[in-house]
Amino acid sequence: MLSRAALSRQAGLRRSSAIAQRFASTKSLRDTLKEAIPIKQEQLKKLKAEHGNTVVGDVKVDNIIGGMRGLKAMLWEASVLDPIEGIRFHGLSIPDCQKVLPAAPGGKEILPESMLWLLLTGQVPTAEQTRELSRELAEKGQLPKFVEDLVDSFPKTLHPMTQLGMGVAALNHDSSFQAAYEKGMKKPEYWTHTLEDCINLIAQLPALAARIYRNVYNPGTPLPGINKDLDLVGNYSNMLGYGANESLTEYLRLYIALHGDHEGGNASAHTAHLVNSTLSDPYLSYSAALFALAGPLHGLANQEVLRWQIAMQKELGTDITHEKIKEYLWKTLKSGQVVPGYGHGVLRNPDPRFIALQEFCDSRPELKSSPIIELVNKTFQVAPDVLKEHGKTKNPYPNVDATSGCVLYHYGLTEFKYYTVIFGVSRALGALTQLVWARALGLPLERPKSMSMDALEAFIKKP
Ligand code: CMX
Repeated sequence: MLSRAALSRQAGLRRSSAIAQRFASTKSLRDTLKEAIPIKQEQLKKLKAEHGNTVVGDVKVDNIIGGMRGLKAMLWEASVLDPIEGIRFHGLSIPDCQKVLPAAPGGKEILPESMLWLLLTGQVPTAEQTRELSRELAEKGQLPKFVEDLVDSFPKTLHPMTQLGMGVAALNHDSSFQAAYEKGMKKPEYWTHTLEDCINLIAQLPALAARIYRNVYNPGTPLPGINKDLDLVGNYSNMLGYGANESLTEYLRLYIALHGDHEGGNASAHTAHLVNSTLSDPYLSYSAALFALAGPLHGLANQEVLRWQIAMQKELGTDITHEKIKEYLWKTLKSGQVVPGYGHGVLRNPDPRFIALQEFCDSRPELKSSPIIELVNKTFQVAPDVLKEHGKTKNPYPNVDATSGCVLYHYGLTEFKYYTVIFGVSRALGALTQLVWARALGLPLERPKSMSMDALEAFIKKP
């Protein structure tokens, strides 16, 4: 296995020379997009006309019964996931993005707004364009009163992800797409109303997510208002009550930017894409995506990792050796559970998002010496070999969730049932921006063909 440093070097070497050409002009987000859309529409038209019948792969019975793994069956412009190298956003690897995407003033980590711009337009925004987008999001971030009342009426015991999904669905009350559709909007206008809904929803997510946090964990405490001079995460962190913790705020920026998109086939992004293909508005589409994210094999894994690492810490005491961790891993596996934070549907190497978060930890003395982060590191040194010996998972390496929640925990955000909500704030960047493209490109209703076992057997027997 390659070391983290070697993996980073390898990613650096692969850096595309296209980066320098990717800086956006001084145009607004909407003008940049207006320029990009006809080019992509033309590309799609040409692909359809010239290669509509080109075969890109076989469909095997294994694909049909195996959760469609590996089937190339979906158009997604924002990112492509290579099993070995990991994710590239419009061709840019994570180290590339860390190099070129603007950070907050005085900060170092990627601003999620700049990732949003990249995912939406395929171009790297300038610091000025990013600031303008931050301002627009802050201006649109307030929740309608009825949604605040709705969320305040939920029992504290309702899982924060359920609350988030319900809150997002209710925001469709003000959907621009739905209102325009009722008035007979034409197809070429779909993307503009989708864009308005997507920007509004991304803007409102921090206030919604922070309100849920306040209600569940700090009921009765006042919620700060949105500060128009702060970026999206600056406001989110502030509303969560962690605004004074600049390290946590910087971590949240990195975490939210990196979790923003991971190709289109993952359960949350795919759900948003599927639901929106019925012309359900972006709020309903993303609400559905959040309920996919809430599953323990997907977004809930960061909560599960922390629960598991803390249980390990409790059981193994203070002097935790590699040997003891190995025994604990086997105990988990022999009890029939998965090792949370390890394995992936596509990746076959350590997740570069995991590596980026580990590098963040290495750059901060307080994290380097944190017992929970030390345990994550020690587990990483042992778990791949144990999982290889166990012999089931196709990828014995850590995914991003192996460390993501543990950093939050160290900085005092210890309510791990809430962690997937932060993931939900983040995944909106990719899932929602690609709805804009799906409508701009006029992609049709998604409708794969299913088969029964009898129908499959009959097909196989056919001469
Ligand atoms: N520990 C133990 N067994 C594992 C495992 C793990 N971490 N990862 C996979 N396996 C097992 C699978 O359960 C499966 O077993 P069965 O044949 O008995 O069903 C077998 O190995 C083959 O699985 P796979 O093809 O390698 O992996 P999948 O594509 O089916 O699943 C994933 C991928 C992520 C769901 C799985 O690796 C897993 O459950 N990991 C732990 C949960 C986790 O960390 N999820 C977060 C993923 C990142 C994200 O979506 O955000």
